[in-house]
Amino acid sequence: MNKHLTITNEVSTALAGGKPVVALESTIIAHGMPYPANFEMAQDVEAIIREAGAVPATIAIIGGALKVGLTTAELKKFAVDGPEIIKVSTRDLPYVVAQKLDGATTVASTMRIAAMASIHVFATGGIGGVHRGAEKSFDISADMMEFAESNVAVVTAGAKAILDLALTLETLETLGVPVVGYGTDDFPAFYSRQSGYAVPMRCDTPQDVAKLMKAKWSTGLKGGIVVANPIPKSSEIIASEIAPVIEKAVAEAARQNISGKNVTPFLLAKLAEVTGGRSLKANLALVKHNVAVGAEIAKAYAAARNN
Ligand code: PSU
Ligand code: MN
Repeated sequence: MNKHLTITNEVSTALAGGKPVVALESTIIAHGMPYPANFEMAQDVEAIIREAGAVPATIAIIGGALKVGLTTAELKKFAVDGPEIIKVSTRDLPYVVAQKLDGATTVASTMRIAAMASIHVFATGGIGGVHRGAEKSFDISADMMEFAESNVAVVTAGAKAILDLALTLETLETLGVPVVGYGTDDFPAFYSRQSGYAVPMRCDTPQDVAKLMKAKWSTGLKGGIVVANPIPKSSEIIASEIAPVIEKAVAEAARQNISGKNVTPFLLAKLAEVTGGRSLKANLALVKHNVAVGAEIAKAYAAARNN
């Protein structure tokens, strides 16, 4: 095992016994939502996974250690300190380890740490992708590259339309990443169930996803799988309603010369601010839905692996 990993007893016992484990990220806590909604969310998603009969493993960096499984006090620290905590993508990981700092892990770094710990299912809200105007800015989230690297299936409500969804899907194709519509033929756009872009493949059951995971990795193919799970209909904000808000947020980011790793948190905060409580409510609903599906996929994958 990697010497930088610190795995809680609950998670390591589950892994040793071939029990289902679902990884969770910490950037969504520290940078994705305001306090105290982020703290409630972090606890709720763990409870949902436990109720389903799987084990949650929230991932973060604490004092330079790659932590797999957090205590409630640790979850609370990430929720309260929020944006003061360094947002750690794969690029930032060695610095934060070397300096023994705390860090909130993105989809990319969470995937890497989950894979180190042999956790193959991870549930989150939205993934990073190719930003609008990337042909000039080159702003392509390291999440994309990580999908080519780490053997982890990520349950996500698709990607926010702050990104260029067509270029994001093209990039995932280039990187050899299966994008599975979970019960849908259309790539979901986070707040909205549909983006208008077709997914290249579809699975309707956790068993189907587990079979795909097994097939990908047992053939020797490397890297992740995007499991695109639409937001529940009752919480959806339709695309035509959210589109003008996104346009304004993207324009504001350009005006303020926001760049690098600040772009995504800036856009997320702007959307939350402009839509008021509504986008936060939608965000909470889709995250909970994703972790519930993630737990079922983890159970199906554990069953498929054990026979
Ligand atoms: N998209 C969301 N919510 C989030 C993120 C993205 O809808 O919380 C977070 C995730 O942690 C993701 C990161 O991995 O932002 C991507 O940041 P960047 O674009 O800087 O790579
Ligand atoms: Mn970026």
